[in-house]
Amino acid sequence: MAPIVYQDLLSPPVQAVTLTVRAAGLDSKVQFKTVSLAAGEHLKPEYVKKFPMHAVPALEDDGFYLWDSHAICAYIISAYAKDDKLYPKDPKKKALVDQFLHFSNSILYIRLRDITEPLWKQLTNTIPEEKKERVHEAFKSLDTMLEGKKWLTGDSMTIADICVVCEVNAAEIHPVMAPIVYQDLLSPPVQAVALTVRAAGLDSKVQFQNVSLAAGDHLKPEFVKKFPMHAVPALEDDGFYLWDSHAICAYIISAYAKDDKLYPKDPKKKALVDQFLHFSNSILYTRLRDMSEPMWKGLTKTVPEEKKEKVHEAFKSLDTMLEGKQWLTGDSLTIADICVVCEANAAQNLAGDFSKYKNISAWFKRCQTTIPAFEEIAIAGNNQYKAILAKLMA
Ligand SMILES: N[C@@H](CCC(=O)N[C@@H](CS)C(=O)NCC(=O)O)C(=O)O
Repeated sequence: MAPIVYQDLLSPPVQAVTLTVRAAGLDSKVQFKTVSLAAGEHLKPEYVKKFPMHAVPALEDDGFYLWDSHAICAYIISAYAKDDKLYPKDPKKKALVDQFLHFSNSILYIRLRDITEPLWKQLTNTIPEEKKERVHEAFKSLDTMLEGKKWLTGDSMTIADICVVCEVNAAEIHPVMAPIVYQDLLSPPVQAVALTVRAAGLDSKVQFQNVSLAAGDHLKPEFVKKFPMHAVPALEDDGFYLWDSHAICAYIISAYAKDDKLYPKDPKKKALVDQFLHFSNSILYTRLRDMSEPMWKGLTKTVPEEKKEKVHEAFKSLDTMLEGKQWLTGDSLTIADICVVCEANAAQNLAGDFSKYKNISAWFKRCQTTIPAFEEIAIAGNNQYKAILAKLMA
């Protein structure tokens, strides 16, 4: 019987055994049998009976059983390889290899498992910084050990390099950057994005970075290079850039939310939300900007009556659209409500309030009590906006 290696190639120690077999030219002498970890095959009673550690790799060689990759690599070379290059017999050389096999196992493998096991068990979906640091401490020691050397234990490759490199490769943590929202909370579209993130329970998944409009941060070349519209909110997600709040809210829900409640996938429901996102942008936002931009530019301190009237025309339409409805597009809150409520709230600052529109007033209260962090984000943000407007109008 040829020796059998039980394997699942996603496992770094399995990779080490497979590479060892190949490096020793023993492919034709060793059989590989797959034991799927994801399918739980390593937990089946017939497997656990042979290998109580219920892990891969494991080796069976004519009634002889091994269940540690480092021992398996050493055994394969000692028992089957044509020479001892990969695992020298000389006591000093062998001791150096053994030392690195222990480093691979007790340091690298254990620190990696400390990260992966809670993830496999779905106890968490994040990696604590201190666990990453422990891996980097080991990398630092390894880097020092490699100073002036081609291979870990001398001039030629051994199973020490094979085992260690598989663990290092697996432990190398490729940081997945959280999406970044550039923000200045006084901006109504920024408030909408911040409320969307909060309503979707994505606070821990999205980073916010301040871009002060008053300080002109949005006009800095590095910001304009990424976002030529030089406006907030703006989103950066691993090289992907968006610069319109409505598109950002829709993207955040589609890409990250646990369900589609806030931005439904159903074509008709989605179309209704989209319609209100356009209303928010092309009607409310532009009419608000039409009032505020000349002030920001220091061209005026007052708002012409006809501009206020245009806002009230939009309020009137909105009030009619809300007749008999709890939310803009149906029975539940969506990003349509979130975007529209932020623009409508801000438009009051310059056009006069919407208290006379009973449907808007009732819906606004509903938003206030239903949308998480509404006070903290929309009301506090709008207070900042009002303070700036007061200065501009003084
Ligand atoms: N339609 C865009 C408007 C974004 C926008 O114009 N934001 C304003 C603040 S409310 C801004 O950053 N203005 C700076 C500029 O245009 O230079 C959206 O909804 O995101």
